[in-house]
Amino acid sequence: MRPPLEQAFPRPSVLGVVNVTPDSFSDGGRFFAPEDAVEQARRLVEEGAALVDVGAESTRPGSAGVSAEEELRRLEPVLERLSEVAFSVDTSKASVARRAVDLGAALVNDVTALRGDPELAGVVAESGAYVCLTHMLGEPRTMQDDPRYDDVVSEVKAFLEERLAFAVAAGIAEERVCLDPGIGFGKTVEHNLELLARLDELVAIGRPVLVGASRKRFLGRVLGDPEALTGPVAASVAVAVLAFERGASLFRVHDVREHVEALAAARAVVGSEAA
Ligand code: HH2
Repeated sequence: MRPPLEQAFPRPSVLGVVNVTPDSFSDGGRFFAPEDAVEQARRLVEEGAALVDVGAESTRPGSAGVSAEEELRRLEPVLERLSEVAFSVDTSKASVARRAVDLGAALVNDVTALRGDPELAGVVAESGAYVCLTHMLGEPRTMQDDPRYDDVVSEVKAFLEERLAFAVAAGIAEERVCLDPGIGFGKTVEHNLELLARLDELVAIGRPVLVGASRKRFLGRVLGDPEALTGPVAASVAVAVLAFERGASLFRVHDVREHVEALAAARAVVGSEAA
């Protein structure tokens, strides 16, 4: 039996991203060969990642998705070689998640929050894996087409509470779940900033919150490039530190060493305040 998620991944824990895809927005194609992906995963753990998040389907704005067969064809040769590395699988498909947990995945990172495949909740419940439930408005293909909210934070909060209740009703222990506001998943720059500024309201739900802001385009846009498709590392680190201060527990990032160092310093400062 795995311990509660907050014990396995105490604040702050960093998830290092390994995309086994030809087209991810930040590192597409770089780790498409299995041996390159495995090497990258090991490097990220050495740099201090608590987990590596391995994904074979791009969820960048506008992307169309791949079949379960193709996802497995990309993932299996990587996951089979990760026996000494703690990893999560970034997938929305039950058949892919089932194979990944058989190969040792500790966490299923499903950006559809168990809405994409009716069988995924059962796979997670049965396996005892952890799960991350993410808010997304629409689907990757269309999510950035004019997203609108009355109050983005209360709508995302209500959504995450509803998906948490759904997961628990499906037999997934609450202590295995973490929640994610889904930065960039159907949000304008202003929506992302407001979610980060008011992250404490999502932390108040009572489950660990994961933030994935690393290198996302809103950071490039904040810096003044309205056409930016990625954001810089330093801006990603700044956002992670502020999210940590507001209570975030987990950070899905590409630049592990920089985030681990910054978050260790942030934790020392916050800890000294409490002392
Ligand atoms: N963002 C991406 C992918 N998976 N999972 C969670 N829980 N939260 C996120 O914010 C998140 C995620 C997008 O980033 P990346 O994997 O680098 O690129 P791509 O979308 O092309 O896979």
